[in-house]
Amino acid sequence: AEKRQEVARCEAETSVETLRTQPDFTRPIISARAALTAAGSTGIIAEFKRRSPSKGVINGTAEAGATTAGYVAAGAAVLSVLTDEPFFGGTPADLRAARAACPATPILRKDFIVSEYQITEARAMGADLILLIASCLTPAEVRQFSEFAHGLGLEVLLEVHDEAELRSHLTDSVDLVGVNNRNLATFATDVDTSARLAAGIPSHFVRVAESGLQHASTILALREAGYRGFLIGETFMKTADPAAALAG
Ligand code: IGP
Repeated sequence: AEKRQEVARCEAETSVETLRTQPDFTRPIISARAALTAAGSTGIIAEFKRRSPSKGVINGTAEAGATTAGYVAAGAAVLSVLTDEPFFGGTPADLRAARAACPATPILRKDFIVSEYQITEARAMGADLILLIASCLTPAEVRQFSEFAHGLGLEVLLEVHDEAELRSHLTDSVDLVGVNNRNLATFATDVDTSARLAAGIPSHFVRVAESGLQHASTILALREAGYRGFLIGETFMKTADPAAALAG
């Protein structure tokens, strides 16, 4: 409900017609699907995240453009940039800075999408894919928003946390399926969640493991289980030099 009010404010400020005239709106999309499944891809989706509801401030000084450029130099295949302000301290300006700094890398707009307006905004900001969170949406909304995103050329990552959400919300209209290891009710992370759900995700979707990833050994095991994308925020962002944390 809060998100819907925020979206209404943005829409009153910048109309869909205005978004559609912004330069990045017609920029060719860079496929995250292709980047993650390419031979030799690291599969790393490196996230720019200033703070979170569970951890408070994670990094108070990092700059989005420099950090994401560093991530790419260190081997990130895809970038994820939080644009949610109330919970994560992110802004659309962060994504625009990442876009300008990293013209050849797919960027995920990380936010709570509840309307088509935000998808148009994502395209205008320079994102290549959007996140749809099963626990925030009905199955019909997932289909509707995926089709709308595809109409703008964007790819779609559907996030689930358990078998029930996978059963109710998985549809062929999404491109990638992410399993969030973080329980949004308790904020506890358990990487076994990704391992457990892997077999329930048909292989034509690119599987993405999200949250709580800290060790190369976990990523290797999840790759064996069929994952091709590994979304990592805190492990990098909690250090003074997030890109150096990825490189190391
Ligand atoms: C990254 P971590 O534990 O590496 O910082 O997690 C990412 O998975 C997490 O930020 C996330 C998220 C979300 C944030 C996953 N799904 C939905 C906001 C909204």
